[in-house]
Amino acid sequence: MKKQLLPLFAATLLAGCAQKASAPAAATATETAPAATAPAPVNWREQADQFLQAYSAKYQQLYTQSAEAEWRSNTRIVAGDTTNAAATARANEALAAFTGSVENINRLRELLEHKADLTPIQVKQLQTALYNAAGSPQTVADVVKRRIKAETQQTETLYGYDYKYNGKSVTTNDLDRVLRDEKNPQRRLAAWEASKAVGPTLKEGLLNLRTLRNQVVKALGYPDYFTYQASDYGMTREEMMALVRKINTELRPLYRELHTYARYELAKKYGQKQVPDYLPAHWLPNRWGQDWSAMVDVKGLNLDAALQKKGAEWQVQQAERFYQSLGFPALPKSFYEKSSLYPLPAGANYKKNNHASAWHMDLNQDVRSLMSVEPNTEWYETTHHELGHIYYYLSYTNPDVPVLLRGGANRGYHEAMGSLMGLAATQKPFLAGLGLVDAKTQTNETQTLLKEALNYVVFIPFASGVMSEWENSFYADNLSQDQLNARWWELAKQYQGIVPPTNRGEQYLDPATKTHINDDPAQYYDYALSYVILFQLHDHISRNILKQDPHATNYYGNKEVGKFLHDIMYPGASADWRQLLREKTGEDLSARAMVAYFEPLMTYLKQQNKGRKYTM
Ligand code: X8Z
Ligand code: ZN
Repeated sequence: MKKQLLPLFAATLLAGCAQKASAPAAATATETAPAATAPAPVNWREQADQFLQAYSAKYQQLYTQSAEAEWRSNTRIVAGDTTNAAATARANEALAAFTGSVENINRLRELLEHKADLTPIQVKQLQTALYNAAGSPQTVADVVKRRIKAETQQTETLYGYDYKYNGKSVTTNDLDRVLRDEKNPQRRLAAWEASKAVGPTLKEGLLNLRTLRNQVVKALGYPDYFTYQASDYGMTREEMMALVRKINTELRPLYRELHTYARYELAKKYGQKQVPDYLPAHWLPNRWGQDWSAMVDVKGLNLDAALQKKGAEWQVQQAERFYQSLGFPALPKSFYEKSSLYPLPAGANYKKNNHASAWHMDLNQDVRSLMSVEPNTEWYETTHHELGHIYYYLSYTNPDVPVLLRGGANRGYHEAMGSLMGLAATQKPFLAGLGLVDAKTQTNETQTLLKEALNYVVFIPFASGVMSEWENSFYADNLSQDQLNARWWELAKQYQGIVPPTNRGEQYLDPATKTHINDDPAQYYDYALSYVILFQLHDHISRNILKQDPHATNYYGNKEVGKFLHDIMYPGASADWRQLLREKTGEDLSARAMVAYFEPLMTYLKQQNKGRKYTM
């Protein structure tokens, strides 16, 4: 889950207030009342204002109640206890009944018919409300209700799952550690398989959710759920797929080199004489092969060792300090009081969602994060990522941004801000300034860039390829239910060059082991776009603000950088995302900056791969 985590589905409208607002001001007859006085024209701006005011107040109230219930459902999962699930279903139904009410839909359409008379910000709010309505239209109230129930159940099944490794209950953090550090291929295989065991338990729920999600959005005219999600960017499904395919193609030459390099290096590492044509999934230091950066240890820049000494709490506080150094405020006290930042104590009699997320509980100052932070590089970056969402929330919570537009310029921007800070927080000059590494120690720049590529570049074929293509097939092309796993591995081979270590038939459901497939559906391309955007922003910041090499920056303490980021976040969704990017970076959305950043690595990789067999 991510950012606004609030169930999109949780979009609402309110019957009562809509009725009030929709009664047009009576055209009053004047005292003299001559026979044929034309009725006073309707003041649509005023009408829209009245409607939006009442709507927003109710929306915020119901949204907050839904968020509170969801928070409990995600932080306290007790096997067999349905209290939280029931409360969450109730709160989400109330929100849905409002956002999707027929009165609200009709009124929104009526007001939007008079678009020309309204202000742009009114139009944006009305469109957002209508988009939200399509997530829960009460014309199909029963389907919406069933969807809400199925969503809550799926989350509980996923996060209530008891992972077993060597016969013992383990957390996903434990399994991730094995995949990062373990050299023995058999033990790696066992951990990888353990991480996939949750898949089959999610199959029935996911198939049910596909039907329900598609049915819900059809009611307001969207052909399928994938199309609905893409429309949030003002794009069709085809345009979105064309965009992510283009991004993937642009990074493909580099990925091909990384793939070849990894096959040979990992074969060596695991003592295999035969170099496989495709990477066995359990060889990679990540459950889905979406981040291979743990493969490389840059001498003098070993963050893991430094972080271990500092501890998990320090990481969160340090991330906050970084944002503060740029001019952002301290986090509200309630952030620390109400968030759930660390793993549960051993022996706890309940579980929590183990995937990091950031929450805007009341669309105001109650911001929280749900994480299981441990002192290591991955969580260090994730902490910066989540605080990016949090500072985005706090930035657009201002009098100029109405409640309905308290969202990212698009969803990709929301993902980009914190990931950008995560990248900045791992560059050597920054780490040296912090005292985490010794500035005088020579470090290898090529190895540093390689490590970064194994994170950012390797992610692209997973996000824009495997995840996006699979969900596109699943929702829009109604992928046959006896092809779910086959399609997943077909895409993994095609885009990532990864194959399963053993035969993974349809009794498994490996895509469902990825959080987002269950609870952030049909929007994983957000992350691919966010990486592209983050490199565009980073390129601009390094060259034009800091006048530093993009590979070796130190943002710390630079208020101009802070202002640049704040200005992007301040207007939230009231900004036009294309215009914003052009204004801030001088260019359209493009992988140019990302490709340029990693360009110096090409020569090195080609040299390393000389005489090696390429298979992609
Ligand atoms: O889900 C996340 C964040 C929460 S929005 C931790 N990310 C993606 C993932 O883990 O798959 C960050 C990058 C990719
Ligand atoms: Zn995120």
